[in-house]
Amino acid sequence: SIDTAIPAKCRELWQKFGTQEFATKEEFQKSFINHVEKTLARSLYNCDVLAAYQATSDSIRDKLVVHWNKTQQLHTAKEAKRIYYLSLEFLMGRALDNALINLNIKDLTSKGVDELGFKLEDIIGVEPDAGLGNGGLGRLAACFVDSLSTGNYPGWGYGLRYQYGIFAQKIVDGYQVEVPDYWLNFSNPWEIPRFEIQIPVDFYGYVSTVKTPSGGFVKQWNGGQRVLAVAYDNPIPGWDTSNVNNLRLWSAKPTTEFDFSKFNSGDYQNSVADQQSAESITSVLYPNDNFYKGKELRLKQQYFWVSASLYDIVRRFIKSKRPWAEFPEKVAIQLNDTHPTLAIVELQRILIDLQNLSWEAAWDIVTKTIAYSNHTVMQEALEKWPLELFNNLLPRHLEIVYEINQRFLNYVGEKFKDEDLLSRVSIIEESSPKNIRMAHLAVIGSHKVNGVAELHSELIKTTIFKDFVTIYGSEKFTNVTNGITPRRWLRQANPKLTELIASKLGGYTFLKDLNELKQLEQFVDDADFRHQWDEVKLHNKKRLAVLVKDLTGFSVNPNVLFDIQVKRIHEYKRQQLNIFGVIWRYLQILATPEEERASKWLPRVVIIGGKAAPGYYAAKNIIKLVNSVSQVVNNDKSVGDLLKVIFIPDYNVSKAEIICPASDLSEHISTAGTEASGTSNMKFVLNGGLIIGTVDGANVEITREIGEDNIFLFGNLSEEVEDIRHEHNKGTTHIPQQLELVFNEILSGTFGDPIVFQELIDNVKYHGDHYLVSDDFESYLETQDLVDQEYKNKEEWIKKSIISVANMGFFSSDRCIDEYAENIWNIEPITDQV
Ligand code: T68
Repeated sequence: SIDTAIPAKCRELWQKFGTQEFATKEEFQKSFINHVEKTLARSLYNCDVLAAYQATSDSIRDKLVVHWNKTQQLHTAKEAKRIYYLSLEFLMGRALDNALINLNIKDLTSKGVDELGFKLEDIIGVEPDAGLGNGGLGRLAACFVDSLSTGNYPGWGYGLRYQYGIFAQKIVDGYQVEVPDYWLNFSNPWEIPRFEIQIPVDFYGYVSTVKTPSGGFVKQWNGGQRVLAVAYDNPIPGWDTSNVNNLRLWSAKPTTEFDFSKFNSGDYQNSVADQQSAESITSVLYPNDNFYKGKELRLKQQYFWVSASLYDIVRRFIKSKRPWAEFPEKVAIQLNDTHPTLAIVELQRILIDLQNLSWEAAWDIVTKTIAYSNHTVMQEALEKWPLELFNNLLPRHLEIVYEINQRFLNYVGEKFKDEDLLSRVSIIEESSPKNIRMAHLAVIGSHKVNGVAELHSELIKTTIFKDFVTIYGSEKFTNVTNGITPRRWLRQANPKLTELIASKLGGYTFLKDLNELKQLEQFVDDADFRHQWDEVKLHNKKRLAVLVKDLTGFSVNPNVLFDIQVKRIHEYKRQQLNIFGVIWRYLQILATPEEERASKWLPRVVIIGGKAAPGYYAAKNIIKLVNSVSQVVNNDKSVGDLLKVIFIPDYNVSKAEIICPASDLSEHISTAGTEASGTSNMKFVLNGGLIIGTVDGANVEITREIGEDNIFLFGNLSEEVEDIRHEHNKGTTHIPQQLELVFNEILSGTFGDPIVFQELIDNVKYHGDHYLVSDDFESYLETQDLVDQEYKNKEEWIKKSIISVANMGFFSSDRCIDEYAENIWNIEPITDQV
C-alpha cells in the first residue's frame, strides 16, 4: 500500500489550519448557517424544518468527525487491541438527540436553533429511525456500541447498510400491512461514505490446486461473481468522553468490469442489468426474528459482510508488521448470534490459502480470536444451511468446513468412542438434504460461548450444547447478562425522571455508574419525593396519551393504570395470553351490574404494540384480534374508562422512547425457557414501571436485584415445560373454564368473523398448546387481580417503583461491556485525553 501521510515539512501548515470544533452557541449558529447556505444551498428565505435538521446534524457531525479522527489516531498509535462486534443488525433509532446528549451540548443547541427560528424538539422529530434490526438482538448491538464508546474501549461495530430497514407497519382494517422503510430518502448526515474503501467479495466459482514458489501446493478459490463492498462509517459518540468509535456498515455495488461477451454481442442492456443485481445484496433487512429461513440471498449477505469485515481487519493488522501469532493479542471478534459464523471459516481460509500458514497455526489464531454469543435455544431459530446451496455459493469454504469437522470428530472419536455422540455433535446434519449446523461450527471455532442471561446460559448447557459441555468442559461456556444504555433509555427517553434523580444524587454521574441509583433508597420514605416521582410518571403517561390519540384516534385517561406489552409479536412471547386475559376482564366487567362496576373494577388502559414477520400468519392474526377487541371494547359506552385497549402501530425505537417511561405495569410473559433474556423488561423497570412476568430470561435476575415483593411473577417454571408439553402431545390439554368462556365469546362473533381466530384457538385446544397458554392462564388472571389490589395502594406502589429503579444498576450495558472486556476479549479502556 502507498504511504498516504503528508510529508513532515508540510505538517506545520496543516496543523495551523487544523479543524476547529464549535464550542459556543454563537459558533454553533455560525456553523448551522454555513451548512444551510453552502451544504444545502438554501437560504434564510427558504429554510424548512427538514433543512434545519440537516444543518443542525451536519454541524454536530463535524464535531463528531473531529473526535473520531483523534480517537482513531490515538488507538492506532497505542497499538491497542480492538474488539470488533459483528452483528447483522444495529437497531440504532435516531442519532441527533443521542449525539447532543452524549456531547453534552443539548442546551446550547436548543438555544441556538431557537434564536434562529426553530424548536429543537421539531428538528429532532423529523429524523427517520435507523431501523437496521428486528428487535432485541439488533437493539442490544446498538446499546453495546454506545457502552464501548462511553467506556473508552477501542471497539468497532461491523454490519450492513441496508437500503431498507425493518418495514413500516400500517394497520388496515385491523390487519398488519408492510410498507417499505425509505429511511435513506434524504441524505443521511450521520454516515461518512468511504468511496475509497472498496473491497472485492467473490461468490460461486470453483476450487483449484496450485503450486507455490516453494514447491508446495495450496488451494485456490476462483470466484465466479465479484461484488464490491463500500464502507460507510457511522461515528459513535460516548457520554462524557471525547472517545468516538466507529460503526462500519458495508454497501454492495457492482464492479466496473463488464461482461464483455454480452457487451460485444450487443446485449448492452443485460450486461448493465446483471451488474446492477449486485446491489440487491444490501437492499433489504430480513424481517424475521427468532426464526430461520434458508434463503440464498441471506447467505450472500452474511458472506459479503463477513468477508469485507475480515479483509479490513486483516489489512489493518498487516500494516502493523507483526507476526501472525500476535493476531489474537490485537484483535478480538465477537459473533452476535450465528449470523457471522462464516468469519471462522473465512479467517481460516485467509490464513492458510492466502497467508500460507499451517492448518494448526491458523486454527489456533482463529479460535483465540473469535467468541460467540447465543440468543436462543428455540429449534426453529437455529441456522442450518442446506449443504448444496452452501457448496454452490462458497465451494472453498465448504472444503474448510469439512476439514474443521473431520479434525473435530477425530478428536471426539478418540476421546469418547461414542458413535451417537459423533453424529449428534457433527457440523454436518446427516439428513436429506444435508445441512450445516451453524451453531455447532460457532461453538467449535470460538474460545468462549455465552448466553445472555443466567437462566438462558444454564439452559444452553443442558439443551442445545449439552454434548459440547461433555467434550470441552463447562469452562468454555459463560454468561453475560444483557443490559441497556442508560443514556438513551433514561436520560434521552425520560428527561424528567433523570432531572429528579440528579437533583437527589447531586449530579449526573449515575448515567455512567448506574449503581449510584442505589442511593435513591434513602428517599422512599420522603412523601414529598414520592409525590414528585408520581408527577413524573403522570407527565410521561400524558405524553404517551397524546401519541396514542395521534396514532389511533382513541383518547385514554392518563390517571388510570397503564399496562403495556410492546415487542415483536411471537407466539412464544404470548401476546395471545395477554389479549385472552383482556377479553376475560371485559366479560367480567359486563357481567357486573352497571352501577357496581366503578367500585368493583380498577380502570386500565391495555397497550399492545409490535411487528409480526410478514410470513408469520399466527402472529398476524394476534394483531388482528387485538385490533378487533380494541374496536369493540373502546366503543362500548357501558365500559367507559374501566377498560381501553390500544394497538400502537409501527412500534420502533423512537416510539419505545415515549412508551417505556409511561408504564405502570409492563408484561414480559413468555413461556418459561423461551425468552433468552429480554431487554425491554429492563427499560420499563429502569423507568419506574413494575412488571408482570414469567420466571424467564432476565426477569429472574431483575427479581433478584429489585426483590420479589416488587415484581408480579406467575406461571409454570422452565423445568416443568417439557413434561407439560409431553402431556399435551398425548392429547390431554385441559382448558380452564375462564379460557373456555373467552374462546366461546370469540367464536360467537363478538370480535368479528371468528374464522380469522380459529387457528389461534385450535393451537391451544387441539394442537398441543406448545406455548402453555392453557396451563398459565389461571395463574395469569390471579396475578392480574393482585396487580389491581396493589395499585389501589398508591403510596406503596410508588415505593415499589422507587426501590426497583434504585436497584437497576446491574442492567446497564456498561456492566455487560466491562464483563465481555475482562472475561472474553481481554481488552482495556484507553483513557488518554484525545
Ligand atoms: C433476542 N433475539 C432474544 N433475535 O429473543 C431476546 N433472530 O430474548 C434477547 O434479549 C435479545 O435477543 C438480545 O440478546 C432476537 O432479537 C432476532 O432478532 C433474530 C434476527 C434474525 C435471526 C434470528
